[in-house]
Formats: sequence, structure tokens, C-alpha cells
Amino acid sequence: MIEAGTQSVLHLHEAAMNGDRVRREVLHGLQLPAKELPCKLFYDERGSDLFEQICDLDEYYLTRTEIALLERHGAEIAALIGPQALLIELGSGNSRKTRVLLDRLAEPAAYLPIDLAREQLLRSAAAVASSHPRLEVHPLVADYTQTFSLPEISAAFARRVGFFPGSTIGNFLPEQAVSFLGRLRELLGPGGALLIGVDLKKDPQVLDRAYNDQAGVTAQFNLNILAHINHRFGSDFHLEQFAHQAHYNRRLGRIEMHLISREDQQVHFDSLSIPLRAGERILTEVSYKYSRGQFGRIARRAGLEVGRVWTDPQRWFSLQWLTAG
Ligand code: AVI
Repeated sequence: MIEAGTQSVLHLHEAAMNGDRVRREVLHGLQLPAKELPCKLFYDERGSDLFEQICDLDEYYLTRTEIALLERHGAEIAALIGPQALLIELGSGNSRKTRVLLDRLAEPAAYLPIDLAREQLLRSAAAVASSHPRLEVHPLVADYTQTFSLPEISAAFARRVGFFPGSTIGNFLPEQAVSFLGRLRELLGPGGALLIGVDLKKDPQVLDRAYNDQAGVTAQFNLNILAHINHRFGSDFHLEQFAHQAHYNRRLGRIEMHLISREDQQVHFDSLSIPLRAGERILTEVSYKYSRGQFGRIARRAGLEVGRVWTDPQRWFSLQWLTAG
């Protein structure tokens, strides 16, 4: 337990992390004919900080649109959640959106944010704990894309409610999204519900701008994945030998983010020497943009029922209330 403020206490939980599995994932991705890296590796300390900067960019409409939806419909959302909820946030980041939500909830029983970036998780959990002194806060360091179990908490709660904002669900392939949401439904249990942010299809120019910002923050964020991998696994990617590229693939309905090798080069990872040709790409992230109908089908296949859906006047982004049926 960690003292977070005058009266509040944080209960830190750490899931056993299999560092070797991540190493194997990276190695596997770099040996594919079309190379790829797992996008969860964006989020070391610097990556999390860069992502926060992205969220404040003019071009990146997602964050401000979702926060405006939470503010505008907070009372209705709070009524759907009801009193004494255990709020479980997946990929909590700086918990900015959570605070908008928590401020509107009737006596939430406890808050359980889950994130891989330990330091940022602790900082934001401590901030929530000190602004909500009567709330039990249980940060869990875990990779929520893998199987994990929830820690025991002492507070009595009426139901588990998941909060998965930011359209991070778009970073999963559709089939993975179905199985991830299915696992989440099981974790939330009977009476459980999920409040999820889902980015919607729109003019591709708006999308291309959001992932190719003028200030180049997204480019730094993309390149930082290589710095993180070097630091964590001792590889020798030279960041200046790669260029950021992001574009909207209309056929697949997704943004694809790549790093492009500027020249022929060799990268060393473990005992392997991996060749990269000039112009060769490494896929670092996909970000699906769904129609309401498409996402509804994904949710239903995961055994979830779509209840209320809130969107902004331009219908760029949605907040969706899903129940376990
Ligand atoms: C976290 N995720 C929803 C972001 C997105 O928009 O797909 C990550 C991101 N990548 C580039 N900019 C932001």
C-alpha cells in the first residue's frame, strides 16, 4: 500500500509479466515477410508522454471529442452505471477522462486502472486517489491484451463496469477485437457493462491529418518504438535511418502506421542480423475506423449488446454503452 494523499491509499497490484513472450513477439514480427511490431511497445515513459502530447494536438480530434461527449452526457452515463460500481479502466494513461467520469458517478466503490506503463499508472492513480479521498484505488500493472485476472478488493461493489476510452479497440484487428471483448465480458461478469470509445469512419483527409501532424509529434511517437525496443532488448535500430508514414487504407477502413527504412541496413536483435531494404516498411500500428453497424456486429459477436450510443454533431467519434446481455 502506498500513501497517496492525506487520507487516500493506493493498493498497487502487479501481474506477473512474461518479458520473454514480448521478446519473441518482436522477433517473430521482424522475421515476417511484411515486418511488423506490436503497438503496445509504443508506451514506455517517453512514448506515454508523446501520446499525451498527441492528445492535445489540433489535428488529433479524438481526445477532445470524447471528453466533450463524457462531459455532455455524463449525467446519463452515470445513471446507467449506477451507484457503488467498481470502475475498471483499460489502458488508463493519464486518467484524464476517468476523472470527468468519476466526478459524475454516485459513490463509486473502487477504481481499478490497468496499464503497462508502471510509472505513469502510479502517478495518475495517485492523482485520482488524492482528488477522491473516499475511493479505493487499485492500480494494476498488466498487459490487458493478454489473459489476466482481477485482484481482490475489499470494497463491496454493485457491479463491474469497464471503461475503455480513446478508441484503443481500433488498434486490434477485428477478429482480435471480438475475442478481446469476449474475454472482457467474462471478466466483468454478470450484470457487467462496458463504456467504450469507438472512432468512426469519416473524410480520409481528416484521418490522414490526425496521424501526420504538422509538429511531427506522431512521427516521434512512431520512431520511439525503436528506441524502446533498443533499450529493452539491446537491439541497435538507428532511429535516423527510418521515416514515419501513416495513411488511411480505405479498403480495410483503417489507418496504417509504418516506419520506412531509409536505406539498406542490418539490425541486430539477439544473435540475429535482420536485413532491411531501402524503402522496406515495418507496420507499427493499425487504427480501425468503424461505422456504427460494423462495430455493433463486433460487439454482438463478443456476446455484448449495444445500448446507448452517443456521438458528436459531426459523427466523428462515438461513446458506446455495451452490456453483457
Ligand atoms: C491509442 N490509440 C487509440 C491511438 C490511435 O489513434 O490509434 C494511438 C495513436 N497512434 C498514432 N496517434 C495516436
